[in-house]
Amino acid sequence: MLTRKVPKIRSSEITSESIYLTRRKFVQQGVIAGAGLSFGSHANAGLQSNDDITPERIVTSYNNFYEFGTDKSDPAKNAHQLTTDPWTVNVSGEAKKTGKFAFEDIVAGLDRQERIYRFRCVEAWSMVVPWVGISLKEILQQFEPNGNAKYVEFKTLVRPSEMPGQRGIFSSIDWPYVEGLRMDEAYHPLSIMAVGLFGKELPNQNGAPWRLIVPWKYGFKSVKSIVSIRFTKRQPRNTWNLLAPNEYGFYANVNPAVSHPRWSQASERRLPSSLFNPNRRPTLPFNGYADEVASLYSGMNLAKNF
Ligand SMILES: Nc1nc2c(c(=O)[nH]1)N[C@H]1C(S)=C(S)[C@@H](COP(=O)(O)O)O[C@H]1N2
Ligand SMILES: [Mo]
Repeated sequence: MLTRKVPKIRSSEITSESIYLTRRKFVQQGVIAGAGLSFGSHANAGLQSNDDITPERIVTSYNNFYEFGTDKSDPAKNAHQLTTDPWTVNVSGEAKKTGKFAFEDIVAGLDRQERIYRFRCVEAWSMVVPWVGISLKEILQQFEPNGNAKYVEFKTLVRPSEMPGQRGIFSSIDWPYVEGLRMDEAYHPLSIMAVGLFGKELPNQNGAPWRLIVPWKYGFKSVKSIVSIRFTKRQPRNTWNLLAPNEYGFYANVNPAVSHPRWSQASERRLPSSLFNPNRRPTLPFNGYADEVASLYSGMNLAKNF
């Protein structure tokens, strides 16, 4: 339940013991309870018999999180530097309840579910990940968005002191990393905020303490370590579209028929993948979730709205 706004907390006001206890309690109530199988009807939506869960060691060591470096191995190496507790989220824009909220207060009392989803990067690798997630709709409705809220925008933390990829010459992006969804996409039952994976708290390299997961879209939509939620009238900008508008759109629905200039999207490499066992397979429209989500885009030209 969303009960209180928090003033800016200085970390010196909190003893390390209380931080530890808060987070431990969160894990016990949340993720462990989630392991008690409160599966919703969408928990394993669209999974196929050849969708083996990707080994945890790959999910947590082969990452894209440019705030910690551009190599796949950089986030696992560097993300331990990030302090994720306390974590404050700023909510603004077209909603009744706006202001600063403690992450724990936003997610307290909301149902956590294990959701096993395919996850597809625009670079054409893919995984199958058992997320621990919370319905994005339930999270957003707490703020009572008004009739002008047509889109929702999410931003990642900016803290160069703990995020080496945001510093100096290594900084290639105009931080913060920003992404957005149409409200009907955000309210779709498949859309979640992930707070864990493999029944455990979310590792920093995967976007602790919470990150978006929209399984029918390319991975770059799934913004990590979110500190800002803004409800808007107009379509928000998104980081990869700002960097290369001809290559990355706003919608970013997985689509084998629309190629990226450097990566054909016709097929993908399912991890683990090796020279002798490349594990290539055809890309599925909407990443295999067409039955659930195609109706969101009826009448739209998806080659133009890529
Ligand atoms: N803040 C932030 N979020 C991000 C990214 C990033 O660089 N910074 N990379 C995106 C991309 S391109 C992908 S494929 C996924 C990767 O998620 P994973 O490392 O948990 O597999 O995170 C997305 N979210
Ligand atoms: Mo990606």
